[in-house]
Amino acid sequence: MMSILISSTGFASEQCGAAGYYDGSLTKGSSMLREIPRVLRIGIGPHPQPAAQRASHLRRASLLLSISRRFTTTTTTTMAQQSPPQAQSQPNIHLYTAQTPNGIKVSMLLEELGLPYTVHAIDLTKNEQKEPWFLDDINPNGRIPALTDTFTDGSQIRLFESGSIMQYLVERYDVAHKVSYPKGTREYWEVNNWVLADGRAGTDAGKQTTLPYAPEKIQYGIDRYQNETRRLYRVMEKQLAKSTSGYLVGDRCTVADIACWGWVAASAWAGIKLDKAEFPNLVAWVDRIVARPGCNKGRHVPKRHTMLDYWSKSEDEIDRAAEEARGWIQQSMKEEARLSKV
Ligand SMILES: N[C@@H](CCC(=O)N[C@@H](CS)C(=O)NCC(=O)O)C(=O)O
Repeated sequence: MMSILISSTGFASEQCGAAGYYDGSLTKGSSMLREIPRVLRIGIGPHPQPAAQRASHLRRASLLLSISRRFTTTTTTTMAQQSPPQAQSQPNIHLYTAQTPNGIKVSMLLEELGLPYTVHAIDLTKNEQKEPWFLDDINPNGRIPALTDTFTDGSQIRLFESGSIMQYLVERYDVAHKVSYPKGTREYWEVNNWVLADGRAGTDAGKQTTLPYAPEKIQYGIDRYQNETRRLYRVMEKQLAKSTSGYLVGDRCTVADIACWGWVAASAWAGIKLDKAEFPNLVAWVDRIVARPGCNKGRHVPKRHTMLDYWSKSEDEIDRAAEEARGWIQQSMKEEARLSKV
């Protein structure tokens, strides 16, 4: 696994092949490393074992603490008087992720918020998300994305489930409500609806996006999830048609848009061609999100996002790209079945 510290001005991407987001090239980080400006190439290397990892987290935390102490002594009390208490502590965010629709939700949000974070690229092809260090210290559910941070009490906090991570990040760090609304407002709850609806999109579109990996085509499964995913796209199309801002909720891009975007971007991979005539607002929204520098940068973490490339590819080409990943996905499913019996 590779760890990369990304600042709000950093950029990490990998010019990988056309294989889907589960392809095996996560481990081939050389071109990715070349693209990171030299000054930002801090903390790149194999993932440390838990003890070493804790030591390295501690070193980073104490470095940040000493910087923050220097900072706070020279800025007098103005910040303390103006900011809510939680916003005063410095972020020490470690994101455990892979190039998937769930993974990029978090990096897109982090980039939108301009927060510094260290990326730990988890190699799903090697089942790193099921290794003991990951299950014990990062996410007991063995999935990406997951995130750790230094909590307001000074000790480490771990977050998993993309919705929970996003909620944590906006509530703690989006004090200016750049991509959220104040708690208790009508828009706050409406955003919540869409973030949770993404749970539904994630379940159905998610199953749909894994269908290209299936060793055999079962028509019932394809119809079931393709129809449901198409229906979800229609729900979003209708919502966007009513919107005056071009975003799902209110007058700005919010975590609602960020949560849902990856599932729509993966539509072609899932076998659904989003036709401009049928989904004019949804297609325009996909481009609108890409046009945002933060979202666009975040979608390429930990390597290049390739899902939009499939919008112009044939079914055969998509099938060939999926073929590369079929073997290890079958292997990973067997491993999951084995673990569920232990
Ligand atoms: N509901 C979870 C889903 C997480 C999830 O399924 N992640 C996938 C990648 S998108 C994963 O880690 N797959 C590897 C595995 O299942 O072992 C979330 O929103 O974070």
